[in-house]
Amino acid sequence: MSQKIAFITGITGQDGAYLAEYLLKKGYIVHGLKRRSSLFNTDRIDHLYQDPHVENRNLILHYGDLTDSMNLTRIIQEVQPDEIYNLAAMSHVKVSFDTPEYTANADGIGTLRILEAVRLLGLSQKTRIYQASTSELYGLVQEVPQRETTPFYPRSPYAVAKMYAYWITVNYREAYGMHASNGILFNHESPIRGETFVTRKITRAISRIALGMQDKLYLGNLSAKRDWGHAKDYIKAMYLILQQDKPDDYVIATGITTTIRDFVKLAGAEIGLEISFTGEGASEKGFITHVDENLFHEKVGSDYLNRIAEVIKRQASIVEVDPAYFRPTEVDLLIGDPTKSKTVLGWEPQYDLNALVKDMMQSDIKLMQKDAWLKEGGYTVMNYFE
Ligand code: NDP
Ligand code: GDR
Repeated sequence: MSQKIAFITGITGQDGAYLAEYLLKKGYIVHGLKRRSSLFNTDRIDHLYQDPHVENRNLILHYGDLTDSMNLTRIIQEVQPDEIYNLAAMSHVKVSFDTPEYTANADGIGTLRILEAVRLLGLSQKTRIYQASTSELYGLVQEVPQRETTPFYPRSPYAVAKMYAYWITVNYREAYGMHASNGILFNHESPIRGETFVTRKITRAISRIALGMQDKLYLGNLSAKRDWGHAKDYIKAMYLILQQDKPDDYVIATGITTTIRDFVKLAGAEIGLEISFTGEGASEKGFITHVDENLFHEKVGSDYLNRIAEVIKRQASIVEVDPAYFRPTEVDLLIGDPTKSKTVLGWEPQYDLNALVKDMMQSDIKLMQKDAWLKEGGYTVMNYFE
């Protein structure tokens, strides 16, 4: 049997990187779309890179952009993919309030460009399309838990753009009989999650605080609740969706929801730090109230214990609220019902929230130890807390 060909937009992002690795292991030839950037932007897939001078490569990258339909059409024509995973997007909800027009263009019309390219190239019956839809579509709570039939009420330019993408995917499926499906994925995280999403911001900051490289973590709304899973589990659902005989739309979630505040506590607990919160709203603060010295020694090392003891003694807050991170309209509660994906796709996640936090903290402690070491050697390390 000939090798299957996949085209992944957003291959340099969190999900694209895990999906590319997964499909390569399955024997696919993987083509990916990457944006031109003044710096290398392929960190997440560098371990998969193949020298372009070597014959029979199975990972091939193409320059392009979701806002450029000629570029997308040419690549799809050249590649003739069996499967397209449209993962590219301006994916930051807060930033979408700053760049609403661009977000609509890339996240909304970008999806149309892919669908229309497939149609115009006569690939409607060959190429299966996965659209990266999102729990942000549910926005203002209409039903709990949220399932495939729950009405949408988007609350950001990002979510509104993704709502267009969702429906245009459904429309092309119905109008042209295309195998086009939406995965409505709830938040999923990992050690390679973008640093400005809240989970990674927390695991990086708690690691830096433990190593004496940072004093405080500033966050926005601590009471928002999210249904968090591991990206490694969620990319498997994307693959399963495209292996079904019939195209359809699926919620991918864990069914458990947690506040941002509790995620901070879990991240601390992972390395032996008890973090407690007092106060309300913008005045709420988080403190280290206890350290489990054995656990801290095992996970971080004893060198930094004195400093933690001193932070506890001084009763210095390590978490504070900065209203600059509040969103003009917030999504307060997300909790998904994955019944359909479990019964129809046979999808079963391997990671629960504790395993996710453990994976992220282990990785960030290691990374920050490397940074601490570089800093001691006089090198500049990333020091950016957006
Ligand atoms: P990331 O932000 O990590 O990755 C986004 C990818 O899209 C990057 O490769 C980025 O390139 C690329 N990209 C951005 N804009 C463009 C553009 N105009 N043209 C081409 N490529 C572009 O996102 P995730 O991996 O976390 O998410 C993947 C998809 O799933 C996104 O569409 C996101 O909206 C959606 N989603 C994510 C969820 C999550 O919890 N992670 C949940 C539900 C949906 P570059 O590296 O150059 O920036
Ligand atoms: P989200 O993820 O908006 O759900 O979108 P994010 O991690 O950015 O926010 C989750 C919740 O945390 C609150 N929050 C903060 N968020 C950030 N980024 N930074 C902070 O300092 C902070 N403090 C509190 C937010 O207000 C929010 O309630 C992600 C993206 O991956 C989307 O692309 C995807 O579609 C959805 O998940 C499902």
